[in-house]
Amino acid sequence: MPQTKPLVVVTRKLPDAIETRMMELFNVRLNIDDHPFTRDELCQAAAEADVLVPTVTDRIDSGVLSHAGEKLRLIANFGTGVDHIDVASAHQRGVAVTNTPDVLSEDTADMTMALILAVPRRVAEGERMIREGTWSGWSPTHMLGHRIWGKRLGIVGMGRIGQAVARRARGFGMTIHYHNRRRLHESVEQELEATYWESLDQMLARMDVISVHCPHTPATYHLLSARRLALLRPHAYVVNTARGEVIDENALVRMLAKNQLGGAGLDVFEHEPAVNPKLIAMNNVVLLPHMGSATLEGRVDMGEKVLINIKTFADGHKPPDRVLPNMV
Ligand code: 8YV
Repeated sequence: MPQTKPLVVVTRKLPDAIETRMMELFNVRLNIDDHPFTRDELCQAAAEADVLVPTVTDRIDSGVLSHAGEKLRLIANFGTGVDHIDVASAHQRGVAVTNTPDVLSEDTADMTMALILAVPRRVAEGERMIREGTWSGWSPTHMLGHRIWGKRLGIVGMGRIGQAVARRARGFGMTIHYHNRRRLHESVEQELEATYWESLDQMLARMDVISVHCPHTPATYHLLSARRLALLRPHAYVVNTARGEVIDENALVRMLAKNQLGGAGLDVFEHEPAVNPKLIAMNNVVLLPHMGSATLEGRVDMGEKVLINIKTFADGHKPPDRVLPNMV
């Protein structure tokens, strides 16, 4: 790091309070109009910056990193997921990577719960009916959905967000089941009254709702493959607020179209911002534009984490939220 203030290039518009503090601390290049960076702009940023602050919309692959100048020392990601960054390649070049864990877990869990409720209870469909002016009045059999209370929730990936979802879902009377690379400590399992399934396949075959909370890594790409989706019960609902790539989206769409599933609540997609038009035409799905962590409070907290990571690194210390190649 230079003795003078490091040049920090931020690829997207961040909350005002964060940009102001960043300008006080560092030599900053902001993205005032918030346009998504082109590949050329990313390459140029990598060539010029000491610190790059990207988001999920920037693909920092080995090609972009090959443009990194002598100066680039840190990629301080604004976000928890780092699947858009080639972390191994960055490390080979001596570029450290940090992220912003913890601060968005509760917001993402809230949005997950909103989807777990919205799909079986047909919330979005009912709202559309009112706006379209097609509601002709109450009837005993109108807009019947399905009860949440007493249903089995299967959580795929029981990290911070998965556990935050489990706590909420308990309050809604769901029983908690989970599959994770590692089994949780007994005390956490007891607190959440969570049942561990070593076999993902066996869990999938027995749940009413499946909610995805694992990161997207080479090991979890299409974890919910066509074969695994076919194990789900025909009334099951699939909720995803993690990453689109964890589910084989085409297989999911095929099953939804054939009514082989109860429905889906999706906040993330395999080819964002593109959304499969077949999904848009379906009534038994609720679709959100990757807004699981989109609260003002959360974005400010994320920004503060970015600031702390850069400042500690610039001061010659290990930043608190380092991401190492063996973690992805
Ligand atoms: C963020 C997310 O909005 O942090 C993450 O991994 O998926 C989102 O909640 C986004 O990544 C910010 O870059």
